Amino acid sequence: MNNASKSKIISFSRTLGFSKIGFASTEPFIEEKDVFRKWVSEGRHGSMKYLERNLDERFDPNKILEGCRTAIVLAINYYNPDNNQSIPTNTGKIARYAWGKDYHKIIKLKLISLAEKIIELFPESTNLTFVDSGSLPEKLLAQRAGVGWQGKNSLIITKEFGSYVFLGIILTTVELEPDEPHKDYCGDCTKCLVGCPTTAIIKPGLVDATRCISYWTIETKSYIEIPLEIVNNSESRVFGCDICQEVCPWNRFAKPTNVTEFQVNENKTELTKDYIENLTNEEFKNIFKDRSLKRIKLKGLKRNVCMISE
Ligand code: B12
Ligand code: SF4
Ligand code: SF4
Repeated sequence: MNNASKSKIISFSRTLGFSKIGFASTEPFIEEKDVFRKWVSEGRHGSMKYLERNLDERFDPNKILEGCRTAIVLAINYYNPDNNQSIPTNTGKIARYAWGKDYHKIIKLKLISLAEKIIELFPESTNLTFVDSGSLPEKLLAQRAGVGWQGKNSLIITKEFGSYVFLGIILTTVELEPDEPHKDYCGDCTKCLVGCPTTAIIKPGLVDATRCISYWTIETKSYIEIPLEIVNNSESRVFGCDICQEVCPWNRFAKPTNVTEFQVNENKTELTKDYIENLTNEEFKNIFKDRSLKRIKLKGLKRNVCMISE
């Protein structure tokens, strides 16, 4: 195995700002594919139709990159110290992952730099990069690579940074020694199951997207009305939801990110109903131009105003 090269990849990932890195084998996930298939067949993915496609590929990395030997899993801390709690209840809350710049582009560039490093070390290798892509089970790979464990809230939790980490993957044809899968440290805790205001966590580790505030505020088209049951329990979340992470004891270990693009001094925008209703397209584009929220457009944000309590 290429231990010296593995160390070089690890060190280089640190210089790029990644918080954790792990290496996993690329065998297919058999049982998990069945769980996923059932989840989709029950309609728990709602309108995220892309999740219905390419099931065989998603759970077998070799069907995505023929001859791939290793999945390199990267986690990057995006945590900013809290101030959501002090936001008045009549002000919309944005999930932490969207406070900084849109992570898709930022992480993609870092993954490409790391892939270039791998090519430098292994000129014959083929490498593919993924971030939040529908094509790989990123959390399953993260657990297998020892980066963290999949908590009952279904998210990857790291011992060092908690769950406020994004995941990125490089599939490579290079064989690198795999790490041990991560142990589960949820124990008897049920804080996220109890804390989810819309009972979206249907069993430990499995979320019904159609009951999840994050799904309704980010993934659904702006002309679709959000069900009253979700609206009434939304706790003023207008874009995404962090409740099942806020209640998680492991997030006591969250540390401020040192990735410049994810750093914010304060969550300054006071998203009151009035403010959002009077926002013009130009102002919206200006405020959210390089942030994930721009994805739902002004129309989506205006639709989500219903989530803000009086
Ligand atoms: C679809 C999706 C969503 C959907 C569905 C969420 C979900 N939990 O499934 C919605 C829109 C609701 C969503 C919300 C959020 N998301 Co999202 N999402 C994804 C995406 C694209 C796919 C996840 C997926 O396949 N879900 C389908 C379900 C069925 O899969 P699953 O949770 O992985 O479940 C598997 C295991 O639980 C296992 N399993 C469960 N029970 C059992 C039992 C047995 C016996 C076995 C064997 C297996 C098993 O099998 C299941 C199927 O494979 C991933 C990126 C990726 N490609 O992985 C990001 C991702 C999971 N999301 C992310 C984030 C940040 C969020 C939010 C925190 C954003 C926010 N603040 O609003 C919320 C969190 C909500 C939550 N508690 O999950 C991050 C999570 C990072 C982390 N630390 O884990 C990811 C990894 C993106 C990234 N690259 O960083 N998301
Ligand atoms: S993100 Fe919010 S709504 Fe979705 S499972 Fe977590 S607490 Fe429940
Ligand atoms: S709140 Fe408790 S059960 Fe839920 S993910 Fe965190 S440790 Fe696990």
